[in-house]
Amino acid sequence: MVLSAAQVADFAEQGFLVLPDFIPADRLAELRARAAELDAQLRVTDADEVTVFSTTDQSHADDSWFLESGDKVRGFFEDSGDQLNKIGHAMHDLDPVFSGFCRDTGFGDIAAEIGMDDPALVQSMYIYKHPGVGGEVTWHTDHSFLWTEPRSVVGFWVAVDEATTENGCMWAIPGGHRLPVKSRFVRDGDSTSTEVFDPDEYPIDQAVALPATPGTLILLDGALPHWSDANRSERPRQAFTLHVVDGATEWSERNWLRRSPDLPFRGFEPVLS
Ligand SMILES: O=C(O)CCC(=O)C(=O)O
Repeated sequence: MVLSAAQVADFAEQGFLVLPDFIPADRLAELRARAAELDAQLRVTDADEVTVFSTTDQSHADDSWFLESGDKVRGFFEDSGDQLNKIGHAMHDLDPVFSGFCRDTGFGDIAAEIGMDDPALVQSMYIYKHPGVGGEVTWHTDHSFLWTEPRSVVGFWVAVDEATTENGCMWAIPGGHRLPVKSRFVRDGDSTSTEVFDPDEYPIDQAVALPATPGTLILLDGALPHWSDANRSERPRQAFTLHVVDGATEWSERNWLRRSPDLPFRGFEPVLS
C-alpha cells in the first residue's frame, strides 16, 4: 500500500491529499532536465506557430495549436512571447522520460487505492510559472475540462520547485468537491464554449493554501475547485501534473482533448522504454 486507510479517507473527505517527499530528488532533476530539452526543441519546431496561453480566460481555446495538442507534445508561451507557460498535453505517452515517470513512481498504486478500476492517463502538463511572469490559473475544477460520466478525473500534481504563497502555490477549498460543478468547457468541431450551470463564485473565502516542498505530490479530486496565483516572486515555480480518468466511465466526446485512433488512452502499464 502506498496510502494508509486514513489518507484514503482524508482524500475522500477533503477532496485533496498532500504527500510531502513523495518524489525523490533524482526523479525531479530528470523531469527538470527533460523539460529544458523539450523547451529548446519546441522553440525550434514551434517557431512558426505558437500559442500564447492565457490562464485567466480561454482566449487560446479556439486555436488549433491548443485544440490539436491532446495527442502531441507542444509548447505554449506566455504573453511576453519568449518564455514557456507550459508544455502539454501527451508527454505521458510520447516522451520516454515523462512516460516512465508517470508509470513507475507509484501513481498507479494510488489510483487503485482511491478506487479507480481502469485508470486511463489522459493529460499531462509541465507548468513553468516563471518569476514575475507566470500567471494566475483561475478557479476551476478539472472535471469541467475532462468530463466523464460519472465524474472520475483525478489530478496528480507534483512540485518540482518549492511552491509557496509568493511564487504561486496551489490553493483549494476543503470539501469543495461536494459542491455542484459550476461550468463545463465543451468543444464542438473546432469551436469551444463554456456552459455555465451556476454563475456564482466558489466560496473562495474558505480556500486554503497548499504550499509544497519539492517532491510533494498533491492529489486533487476532479470536482475540487482549485487555483494558483501569479508568481510575484523572484523564484521559479515549476510543476508537473497528470490527469487520470477511470476508463470504466464514459469519456465525453465533447471534451476539448482528442486523440487520434492510433494513440488511444493508456493505463499505468509501461508503454515506452
Ligand atoms: O500548477 C498550477 O498552477 C495549476 C495546475 C492545475 O490547475 C491542475 O493541475 O489541474
